[in-house]
Amino acid sequence: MDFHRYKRNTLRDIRNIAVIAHVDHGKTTLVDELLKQSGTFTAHQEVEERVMDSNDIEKERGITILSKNTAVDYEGVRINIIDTPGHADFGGEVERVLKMVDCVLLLVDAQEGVMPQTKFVVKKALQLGHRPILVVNKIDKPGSDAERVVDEVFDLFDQMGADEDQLEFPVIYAAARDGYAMHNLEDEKKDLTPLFQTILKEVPKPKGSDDNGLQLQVFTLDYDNFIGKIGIARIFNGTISMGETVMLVKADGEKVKGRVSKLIGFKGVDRFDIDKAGTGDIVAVAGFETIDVGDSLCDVTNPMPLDPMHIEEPTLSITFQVNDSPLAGTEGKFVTTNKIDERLEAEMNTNIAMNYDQIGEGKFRVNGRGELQICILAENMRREGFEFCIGRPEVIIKEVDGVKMEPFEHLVIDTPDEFSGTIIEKLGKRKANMTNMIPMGSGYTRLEFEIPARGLIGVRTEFLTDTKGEGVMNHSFLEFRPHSGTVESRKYGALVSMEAGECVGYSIFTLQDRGIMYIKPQDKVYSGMVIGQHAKSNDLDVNPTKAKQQSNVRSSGADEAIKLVPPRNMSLEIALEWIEDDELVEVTPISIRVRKRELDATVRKRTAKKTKFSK
Ligand SMILES: Nc1nc2c(ncn2[C@@H]2O[C@H](COP(=O)(O)OP(=O)(O)OP(=O)(O)O)[C@@H](O)[C@H]2O)c(=O)[nH]1
Ligand SMILES: [Mg+2]
Repeated sequence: MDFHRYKRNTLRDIRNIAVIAHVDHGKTTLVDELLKQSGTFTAHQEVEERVMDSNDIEKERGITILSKNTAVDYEGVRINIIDTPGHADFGGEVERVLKMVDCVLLLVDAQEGVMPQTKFVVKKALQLGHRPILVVNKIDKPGSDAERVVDEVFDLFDQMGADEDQLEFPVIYAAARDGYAMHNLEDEKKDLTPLFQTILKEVPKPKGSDDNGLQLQVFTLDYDNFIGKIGIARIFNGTISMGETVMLVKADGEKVKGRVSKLIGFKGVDRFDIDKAGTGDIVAVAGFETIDVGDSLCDVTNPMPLDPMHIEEPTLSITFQVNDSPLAGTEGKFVTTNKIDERLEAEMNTNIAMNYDQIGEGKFRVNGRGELQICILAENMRREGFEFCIGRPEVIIKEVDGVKMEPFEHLVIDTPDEFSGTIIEKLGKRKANMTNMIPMGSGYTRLEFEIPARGLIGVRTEFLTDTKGEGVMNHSFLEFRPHSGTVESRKYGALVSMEAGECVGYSIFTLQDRGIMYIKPQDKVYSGMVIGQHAKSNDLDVNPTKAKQQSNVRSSGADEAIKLVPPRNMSLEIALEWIEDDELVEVTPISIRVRKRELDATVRKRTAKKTKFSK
């Protein structure tokens, strides 16, 4: 990190906003433009597109995972902006950020309109008393219908119990990517001035006062090899100075005195040392080894901590366990229970929407909001050199007054009309209840469902095939409801290797008619490893390592004749979607393999028989 020396954050007229929306509605792009048009970058500074998406996985996938803050100065006012993720799995990030700001920019795509995560973020924002500024974004899209979207948002606010004041939300029309915003659709498409003006006018100034005792709350964490753990926080009252001794109050009430060893301010993409910050500022603080999200820093003499944060509880869990496959330890650096435990603990320190517990020797249950959230953790771990196995995602069932409850999701699907029938039928088998069906024009239909989260596991790949890649599905947590009985799962069996060794082109060639292959020649396999999807519903033991028998009669040119179908590329997500309870995904820095939990074919057959009869 590059710390430029600055004396102090000089601007004292502050506005704090968060940008919230459904995934891909253009939050990070808008923040780029706000940075550019406030003159935050110097003339020759080279800045990447979507500069706030700073970590590798965010860049690769083009999505925001962690919320991040920045600041711009506009007409003498410091505007602190927090960019949040739109994917439902990272909803916990949004929840905790909402408390740190005095207003939100609610972005809604002018064509897509209100989507599941729009509902989620609106609900949370209204509950906290925010009066959002609606930014109808992407009005440049040919299919955009800004007026319809404003109506949809109004209805949504109304349904969610917005008060009179909240229902009179200000509206801005924008094309973030093209860098303009307007008060009215017929205005000139020039720049973001109308949005900046609206922010200055509508966002309440921070409450509290520099004269009160210090009250600051941490909403996200950072780590630096030289200065250690850093809490990024909003100051709600008082001031904080470099070198000052303050009281750290943990969420459980524990109090620890400590000295501020570093105070950091933000502007644009820069961070720099500051000596002092006051009420309304967003700063980073170092010097507290045990600092966590939700903790407060307070005045030593009269510590008044802020309310700990409430975050919606996890809905899904995935088991992480030590890799015990025959290839264990050959590709990764960190493989032991202790290492995995340490890494998971470190993760949960910074991510309050997730937690984990040890459930057996070398086995941990990681609880989170969704498959993607947990996948990103696994993906980060493999890049750091970890090796481990993960099991099939399971939803978290809880008991309320003796009733088994499970998470339900709100699901929205946009599909070409001709596939609606298939989708409705398939989701019906997964206990989905259709609540709405709207023709969207240009041959598309929008289908809305309420579905147990369980029914959604493993749906995506099949959905993409069914809609020839043209369908879009989005879902977001609704609530816990009574358990809805068995849902349908995978239709196909697995092709399981019965030998260990290297795969041979010839044997793959002879097997490929039986299903879809996950392996290619020279890949290492072991007995019990899944090498493909069987075209039928049962599992089949096969040998992918067998070379062609040498025969006396030379069949001319026969070897050249073998043509291998390219294998299905198993990404972590595809593998995780695919597996059943009796299977695991083996994750290493180099490979993603699918395997049977029980590698021994005889044991497997015996247990399979038993479970069949007990069902
Ligand atoms: N046509 C059009 N596309 C836009 C506009 N604004 C953003 N986009 C595009 O929409 C896509 C998503 O933009 P992002 O800024 O990453 O969206 P986001 O809301 O930050 O996404 P998440 O953080 O993952 O939820 C990108 O391909 C942008 O180029 C716009 O005004 N018009
Ligand atoms: Mg983003």
